[in-house]
Amino acid sequence: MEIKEYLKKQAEYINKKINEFIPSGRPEKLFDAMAYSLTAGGKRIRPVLILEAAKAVGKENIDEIVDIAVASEFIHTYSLIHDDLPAMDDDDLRRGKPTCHRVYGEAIAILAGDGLQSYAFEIISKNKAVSPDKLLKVINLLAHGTGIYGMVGGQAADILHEKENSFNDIQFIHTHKTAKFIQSCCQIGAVLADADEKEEEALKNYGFYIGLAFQIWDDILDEIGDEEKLGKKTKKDREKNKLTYPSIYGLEKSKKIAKDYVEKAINEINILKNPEILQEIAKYIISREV
Ligand code: GRG
Repeated sequence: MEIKEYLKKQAEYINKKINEFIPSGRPEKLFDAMAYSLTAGGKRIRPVLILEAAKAVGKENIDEIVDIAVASEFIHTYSLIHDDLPAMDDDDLRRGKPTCHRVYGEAIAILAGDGLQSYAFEIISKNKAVSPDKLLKVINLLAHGTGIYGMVGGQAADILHEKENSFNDIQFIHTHKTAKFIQSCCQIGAVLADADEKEEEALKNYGFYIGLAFQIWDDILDEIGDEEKLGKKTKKDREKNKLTYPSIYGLEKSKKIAKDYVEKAINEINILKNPEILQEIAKYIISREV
């Protein structure tokens, strides 16, 4: 099976599991907003990476850790809702559909994002199959990769550049906004599969390299991608004064840098029991159209 088809199948599995974890309650509008964004599509690459990293180290029983994979998508969804807000990217469309704040209003969209984030950690805390010390490590990795030393820090740096021109370090932005979350997903998979030190380090490095490649490719798609497929018709990053690889290095050099990161990622995980699917995912990242 081709990797694109395989990823589609895995995303369908994740979608089924996400549906099982969608919370309900009052006020209905808040819960509707969370469900709306959770079910609006997406590649589900972060949960897939958690599961594939675990499989690469030899874990077979994936069902017992899928809730943790689902939780990562709750966090990703929160970040997208907040990223689309008028105070941040001010986008009307996400994945081809009206953004959360466009449908539910800004206040509810902010709260839906907040709710998704805290509920993600609630889901993880309820896992019964993984030992408490391992769950603690998972929580630490996820909070670290998505919080002030990861995604939130990177997003702040990105916004400071866009709105004030006061932050000019693209490597910092890419590393923190995108790579650290992806890295933590790969490391979480390692922890959940009882990886030894070397295996965990390899997956950590793999995650970092594909995370950087992923963001560079995202910048490239923003320049040359099909708006219809990408599901957005708003201003390009370049027009928003965002720091992007193509704006600094040009398209060809950016592609070459992304390719080099992918090669590094592939080599890192040669020591694993089953590295093949992760290696295919690395290659897919710099060939994807969405
Ligand atoms: C608001 C704290 C906060 C963070 C926002 C996710 C994010 C950080 C910003 C979105 C803009 C962007 C280009 C971020 C880089 C990471 C990225 C490429 C996100 C999009 O993730 P995909 O491609 O999206 O996995 P899908 O739709 O497939 O889930």
